[in-house]
Amino acid sequence: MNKSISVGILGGGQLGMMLCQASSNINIKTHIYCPDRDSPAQLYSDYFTCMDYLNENEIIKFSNSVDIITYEFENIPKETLELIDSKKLRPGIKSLEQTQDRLTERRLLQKLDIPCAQYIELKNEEDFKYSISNFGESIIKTRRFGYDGKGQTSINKNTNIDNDISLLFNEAIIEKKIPFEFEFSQVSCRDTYGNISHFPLTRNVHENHILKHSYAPLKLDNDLEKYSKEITKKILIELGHIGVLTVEFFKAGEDIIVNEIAPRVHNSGHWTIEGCSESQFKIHMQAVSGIKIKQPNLLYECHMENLIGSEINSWINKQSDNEVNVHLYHKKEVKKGRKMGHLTYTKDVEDS
Ligand code: AIR
Repeated sequence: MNKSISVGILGGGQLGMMLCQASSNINIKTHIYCPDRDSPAQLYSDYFTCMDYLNENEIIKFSNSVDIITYEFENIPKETLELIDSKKLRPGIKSLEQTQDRLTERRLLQKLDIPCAQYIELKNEEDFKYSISNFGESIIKTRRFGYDGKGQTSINKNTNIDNDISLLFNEAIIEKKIPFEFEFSQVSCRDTYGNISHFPLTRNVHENHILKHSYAPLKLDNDLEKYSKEITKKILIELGHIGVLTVEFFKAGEDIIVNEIAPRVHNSGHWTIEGCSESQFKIHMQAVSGIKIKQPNLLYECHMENLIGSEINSWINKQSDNEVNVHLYHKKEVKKGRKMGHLTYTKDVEDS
């Protein structure tokens, strides 16, 4: 039998947990590194280091102990990745750097001629005034450390600048609110041989800025579907990305525009565990390990529902059955707005 590859994962949340679950079936050993003692991922990983991301000695020790390092969260400090031999890091530092800051992410999209919402960098009061008079309804989004709706504030022409807003000078962008029909995402993966696999499109429904439901596959006009795959491919290639990358889109009128890029497996791809021949977690681990990836085939139509905050209480002792697949994240602390688990409902693919 081939010697198994060991992959270190920075971050230990539910995404890390599902990466570990997928790895155990494909002979890949996992080592989770994160500062959270109650990390869900450590329950399924082969090794666990509970340390701060900025502990230089421990990061170097961790890096020396594995063949490859990947990450499951874009809020890992860039300084941590700089301590790791770039040949071991997949995806590379460029993917994280360009997408963990909304301003550099927007500039990347502009450089690649990919449509996104109008925005302005929030540097001072003038920028704030400009946005409310030119954009109308807008959203202030912190440049870094925002996820699951954290770091976002809606504003309009009646909003007065206050201390909370001025504290965000040079730390945020203001974006014109897009009156979109719906949101959808493209989860794709690139391997070390340059192969790119695309999952079917997924339609996403948010509640209170947090993903609540995903429906797949989304049937979109053929040209738009092709275009969203082309955009994703362009980004993967520009970043030299290895592993899964997700692009979130808005469908607005006849157009599609990019909302966000995540350089990782994504909540809107959880349904692929049951719904596709290859899951997003499996092909991410294969791609970063240097294994050729396959094109995933659709097995079932899926509806994924996130269990948020106290919604988990009704599912804590439930198990998967013919009706529903139950995924619990084993997080000790139930917090409002925290993703605690998810459910996937499958149904046979309808002929179209
Ligand atoms: N995550 C990463 N980006 C967005 C999300 N939701 C996942 C990762 C991360 C975990 O959420 O798996 O480790 C953090 O969740 P929490 O509830 O501890 O904030």
